[in-house]
Amino acid sequence: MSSNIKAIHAHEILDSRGNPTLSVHVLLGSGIVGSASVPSGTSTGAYEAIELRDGDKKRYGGKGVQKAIKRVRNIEKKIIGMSAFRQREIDNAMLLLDGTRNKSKLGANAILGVSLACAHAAAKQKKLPLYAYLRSAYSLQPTPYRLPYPMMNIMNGGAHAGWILDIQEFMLIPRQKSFKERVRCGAEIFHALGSLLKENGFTTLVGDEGGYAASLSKNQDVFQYLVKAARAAGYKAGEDVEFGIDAAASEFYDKETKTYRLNVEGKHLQASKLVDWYAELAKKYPLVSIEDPLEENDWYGWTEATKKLKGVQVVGDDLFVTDVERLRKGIEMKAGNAILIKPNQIGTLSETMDAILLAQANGYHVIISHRSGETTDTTIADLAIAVNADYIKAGSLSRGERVAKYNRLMEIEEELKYRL
Ligand code: 2PG
Ligand code: MG
Repeated sequence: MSSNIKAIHAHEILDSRGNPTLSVHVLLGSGIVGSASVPSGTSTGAYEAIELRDGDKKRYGGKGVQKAIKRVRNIEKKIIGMSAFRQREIDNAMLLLDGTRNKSKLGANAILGVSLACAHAAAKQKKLPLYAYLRSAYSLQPTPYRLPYPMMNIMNGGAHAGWILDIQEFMLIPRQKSFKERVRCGAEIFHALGSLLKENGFTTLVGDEGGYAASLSKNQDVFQYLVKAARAAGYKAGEDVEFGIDAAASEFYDKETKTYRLNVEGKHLQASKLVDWYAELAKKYPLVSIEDPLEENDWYGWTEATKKLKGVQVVGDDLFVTDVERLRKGIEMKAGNAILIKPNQIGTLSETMDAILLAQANGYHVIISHRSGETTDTTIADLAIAVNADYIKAGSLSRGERVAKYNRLMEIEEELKYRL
């Protein structure tokens, strides 16, 4: 049949940090080709599916993905001849072939590349944009499409910017009606922030996700800058634009002393004190979303934090790792009230969809997210539209691999408006 998979090919490309990753092409009987490339994180959660890398120090410092490419050949043997329309069956066949809990045999990077490329091929075969195809492939509700609010990381810290700040991401959440106005708001504040930093003698170089990497003397100083930058650009913080952070707290948690090390502040805090600090910030500034406020094993701490940070969106990234099992536990324990969705944390599109649907059924907000190592692949933008995600987190308003996602969403907005 024309929709049947005829061949799969994978090759190495570079991600936004200059590290190898996979680009996968799926050829159908019809001659149609679907392709996708795979992102890669730095502040990875301990419970994420395994990303297979060669470990051969002589090539790319051990980061080559030749082994994963070989695994794609094994996958090809298993799923060749299957209809690309059978996304769940394809994903299940790969899970069976892998047979491990964390996808260590095939590698989540090999599996995800194939999973996404199949969806792209199937969408093309049906002559549908990817977001519309995903709705039909997973029998999602045909509710009107809704554009997500972007969470734009315009100040980078933590592992993404040489630890100049303890908090990994400071994000703008523009609240305008249309997506293109949200992008405009984000970009104008980004540039205003750049001017302010320059005036105050700071560098305007950017970190991994395209946000500024300026070493302010305190984490909370960033909020003052954000408020000022918003004003300078003609927006009111708290009305036109709100703020979010990703603390990525597993990264600065010290297991020995069971404290969180805010080195920029010179503070070592226990979980409850750290949560008090967040609560103070949320009182002082329009900080409405906090991701990974605590480390990934402290379930009880998360429950407490979610209670204490009333009215704040508490987002589980390293805590949930896009895994239905971990999310189910979080729902039971009332740990967090939102989930960050990263397809490569779990490995297949179908499992990603399951996590999204479980979250939505339980009133958890859904944030579709990029990784700090990205490519120009825009699958996550279409995924956000398909599921009517509340938010998309795709980095700053600079660097091609970040703006590619926002640009794709502006394109979809036009497409939906004018039925192009
Ligand atoms: C995060 C992500 C993306 P990384 O922690 O949310 O911003 O970073 O991809 O390095 O895990
Ligand atoms: Mg995170």
